[in-house]
Amino acid sequence: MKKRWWKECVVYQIYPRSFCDSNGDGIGDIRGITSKMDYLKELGIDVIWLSPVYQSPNDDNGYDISDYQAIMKEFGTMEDFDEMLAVAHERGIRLVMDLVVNHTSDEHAWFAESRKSLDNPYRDYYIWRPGRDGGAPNNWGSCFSGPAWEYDKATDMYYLHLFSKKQPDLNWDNPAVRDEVFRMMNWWLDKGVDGFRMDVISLISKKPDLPDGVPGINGYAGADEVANGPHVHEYLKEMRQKVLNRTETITVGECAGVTLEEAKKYANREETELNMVFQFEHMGVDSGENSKWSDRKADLRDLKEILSKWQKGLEDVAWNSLYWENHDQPRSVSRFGDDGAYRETSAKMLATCLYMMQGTPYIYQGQELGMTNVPFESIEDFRDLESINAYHELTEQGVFTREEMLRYLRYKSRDNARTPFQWSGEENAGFTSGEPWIMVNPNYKKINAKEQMGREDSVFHYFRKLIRLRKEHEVIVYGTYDLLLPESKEIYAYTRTLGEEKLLVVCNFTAGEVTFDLPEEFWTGAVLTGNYEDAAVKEHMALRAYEAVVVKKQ
Ligand code: TEU
Ligand code: CA
Repeated sequence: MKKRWWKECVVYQIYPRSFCDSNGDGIGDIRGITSKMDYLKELGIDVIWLSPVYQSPNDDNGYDISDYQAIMKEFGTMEDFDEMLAVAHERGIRLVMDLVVNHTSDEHAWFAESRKSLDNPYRDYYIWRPGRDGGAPNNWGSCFSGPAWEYDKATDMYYLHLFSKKQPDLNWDNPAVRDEVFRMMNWWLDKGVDGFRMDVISLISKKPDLPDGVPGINGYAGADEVANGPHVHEYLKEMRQKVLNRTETITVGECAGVTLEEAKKYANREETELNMVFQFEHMGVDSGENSKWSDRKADLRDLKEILSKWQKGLEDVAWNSLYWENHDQPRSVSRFGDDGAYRETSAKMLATCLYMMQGTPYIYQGQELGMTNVPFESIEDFRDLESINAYHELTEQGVFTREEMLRYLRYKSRDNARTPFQWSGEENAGFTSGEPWIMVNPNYKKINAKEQMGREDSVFHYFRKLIRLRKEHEVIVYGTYDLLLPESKEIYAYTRTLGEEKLLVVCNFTAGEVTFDLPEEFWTGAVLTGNYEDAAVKEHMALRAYEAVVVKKQ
């Protein structure tokens, strides 16, 4: 196993709009991030993944970029960015940019040119097709509801957008597009950034004939149809050669639709493409029959099967990322734990279960506090176009009633992760002195960073300890993973082995007490960490509600 710094680091994702507002306009900004750099240092993270801060009309909160080399006005200036980067580097914290190049904003200069005429030099920067039978060129749908094609009158053609109609897909088959992207990436590396998280990078290469697809999870063909396309690995190898090989970058591909076999190519150990990928299988474990919109609870056996498949499947051939949450997912303590009586205990258990595995851990802002899903009251409380569009489309089509859809949105909407970070019990959770752009979770007086930093047994301090353990025990980073009790619906147990070193991780995913027979080789072991102060090693362990214990073989 090749040792690499990006295998040993811990990454913290910041969604800038909701992290910290420094100028009272109710919107988080770059100076706000800079003002909290000591908090991040205290937590012990090594890398910040910064969601997009580029100029954008904010149709998809910055994932629709109109200028890749300018800072969104609401977030501040390029000088603010340079200062934040310097302050991070002074503390030994690296910074990874969010590279969104499957598509641009429709307000990008390239698209403004491209739509002007058939012979415009920028025409082939995007994917244009004539209509078919008076409608769209094929049956693909957008991830944000509706068709994946928008008719443009000026040239009597349609353009492709897998996401919103304000996010036209770039044509990666055009070498001029690739050269523009690589030039821009090098510009950011020249500024000193340390790598990239690559937005839906698995979708950039489409089959040339754009064939109809079989309607997928959103009831439309589309993302599943285009994932892992014919030239995607060729383009990423080119990116590696022309950009990524020049410095010690960290790169993670967000790979919608990625399979284990494809991940072995994207994140191969020869390092000819990316360092690691975000796969989505464990995020689909509680989907409904034809979409994510459901309030079905995951079956632990499915979660264990998926995570174990990825642990064993990439072992020695590629590298995993480890995440429960991000700005697109609901809060994990509400989704996989208990956000009521056992909120802190289950938040610690979930962190132990995941971050003791092999892979680079990703912590999403607020996860280290056990922040929960949000009691949104009505559709007016939501800001995310994915949620709002789905609500209107699926209720108007009669797929769900309004009450059903609101229930599903409260459980799965991306806005659950996008309400303001809860800094303190002061007004607006200390996030802003103005009117926040989205509601603050009403539980901020109980759940906030200030209260937890002052309490040794808080979720915050538990995360700090887990991060520190990863630095002290190589077996946590490089040890092999072996699942125990695959059939148990209550217990997630596995071992990590590196030479003579061996750990046992055992987690109770229920509020009930469950017994666990400790394998004999651990009977003389010692508790490395756990979410109950008085955890002890016994041959027959009675695991309490959401108890997690890590035992080190002696
Ligand atoms: O997300 C891509 C993606 O797969 C999302 O559609 C996600 O799976 C879905 O929202 C879960 O319900 C990336 C970004 O992370 C997301 O914020 C952007 O909206 C999207 O791409 C378009 O840039
Ligand atoms: Ca602001």
